[in-house]
Amino acid sequence: MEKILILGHRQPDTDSIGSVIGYAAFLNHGEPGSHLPARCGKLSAEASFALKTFGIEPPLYIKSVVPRVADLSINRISVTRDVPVADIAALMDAHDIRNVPVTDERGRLVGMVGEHGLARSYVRQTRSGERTITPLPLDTFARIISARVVVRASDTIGGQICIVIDAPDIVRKKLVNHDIAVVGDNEAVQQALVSLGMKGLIIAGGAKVREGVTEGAQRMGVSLLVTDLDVFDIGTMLNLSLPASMVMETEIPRLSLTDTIDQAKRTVFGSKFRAACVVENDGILRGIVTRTTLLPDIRRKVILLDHNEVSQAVEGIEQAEILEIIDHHRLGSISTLKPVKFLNDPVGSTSTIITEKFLHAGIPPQPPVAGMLLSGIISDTLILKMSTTTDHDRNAITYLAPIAGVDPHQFGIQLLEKGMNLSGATIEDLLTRDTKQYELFGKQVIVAQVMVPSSDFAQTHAREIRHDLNRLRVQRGVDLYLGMFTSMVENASELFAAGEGTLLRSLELGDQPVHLENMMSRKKDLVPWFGERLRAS
Ligand SMILES: [Mn+2]
Repeated sequence: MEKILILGHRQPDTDSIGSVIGYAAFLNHGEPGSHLPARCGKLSAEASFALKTFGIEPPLYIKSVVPRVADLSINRISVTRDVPVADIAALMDAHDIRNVPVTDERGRLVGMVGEHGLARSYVRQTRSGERTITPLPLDTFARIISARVVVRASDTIGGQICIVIDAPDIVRKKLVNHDIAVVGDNEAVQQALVSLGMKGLIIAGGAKVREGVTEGAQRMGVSLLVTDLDVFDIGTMLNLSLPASMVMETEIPRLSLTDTIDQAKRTVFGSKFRAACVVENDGILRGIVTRTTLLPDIRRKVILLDHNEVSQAVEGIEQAEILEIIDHHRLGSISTLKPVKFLNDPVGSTSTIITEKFLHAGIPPQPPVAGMLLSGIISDTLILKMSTTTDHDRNAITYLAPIAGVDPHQFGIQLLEKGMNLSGATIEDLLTRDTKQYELFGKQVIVAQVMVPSSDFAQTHAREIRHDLNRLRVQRGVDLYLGMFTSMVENASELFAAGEGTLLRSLELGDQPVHLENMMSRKKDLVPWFGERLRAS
């Protein structure tokens, strides 16, 4: 069964990680294994600390939800090199397919037999003067010409074959170099052929086999087969005894499981087979993709948490099927093809909303899950100190802390210290770690928020911060790149901004950093305040 991905945004903070783990656990409670918590960015030090503390594996990393070959239901029919053409033709009939991949004994792709290849095998055979059968199991051979094995001299049969219409004495002179003979209802000729000690004798036209011939065949080691087919039909069917390796083509269009559906379409429709084989680096065949395989509209099913803007969502979101969105941010830019469940509640964290789902359902989360939800709330509300904090967040923490078995304040301080993670990081790291991009009054604005213990940090590193902000703004091609250094302890932020000089002056941001009291939340405090300035400038 295809699992539904639960994904946070591209810079997975602790709320994104905690809420996807929490919601997957909640939904899997009803349908075990149906939902997969995932992330589409690098784990923060803070989220890693929370995962380690509560002993939970990080959510699966998903680079993109663009549909790939791996998402297709791939046909796995194939044959090995020695399988005769007759069986391949039967396989094509039974499964209504036009191409059959050919592998070696280890399952590695070596070629493909298509309808064209089959047709050519007839032509090639009819043109050649001498007819030869590649050695193949006697039973397979018998099946191809609808024969009954009367004498089994050997388990395989092969070699030069001829159809005998001459008299017995001519036969003895002519056929010394042949291995297999096809003959009609002529006992004298049959006896002559047996006495030559051929490998095989095929009696055509449903002729009766006399005891003398059977005994002779046993004595001389001649495999004896009897069929109702006439000589002409046998000739036709013999062409179908060729093994796959002799009629297959070896220039095969290939695909990898990680190729996108668009790439697969180009390869399949651009090939003369109208098909391509899926092969990985080990050469092992995974299956075949045909036009029919590509007919259904394949979309990954996703649930988005903690964001509702395309720019923050996983790569390829336009090609996915969004089933549900749960968020606590302002409404953004995602539009969907179908109606979706959408829950947006302006509480302190998405983890709070997920906790309420457990509460309302009367299903307590497992302690590690409770720990991750708790971490999400603590991280987004800075231990309930952010202006975004509501009673919902406070209640959620009261509910979760005893289940998780930690003191929310003590654990919260540890968690947030890890989150600040200032030592060992460059200023550029800090300015790219937690960014959000907005379009405000026609300007593209990136806001980086850095949590710091006190405003000292911003003052001490002001030169470097301004330098890196300018570089990042050019790199990202935006109008403004803001750096917001927020101290929870001082309940204030220091703001830096990079942009065109005239724009900065009209925004009264020439003198930096700008000290902003009570400016704690990027979303609730800074963006409305800054938007107002932009509008007025
Ligand atoms: Mn959040």
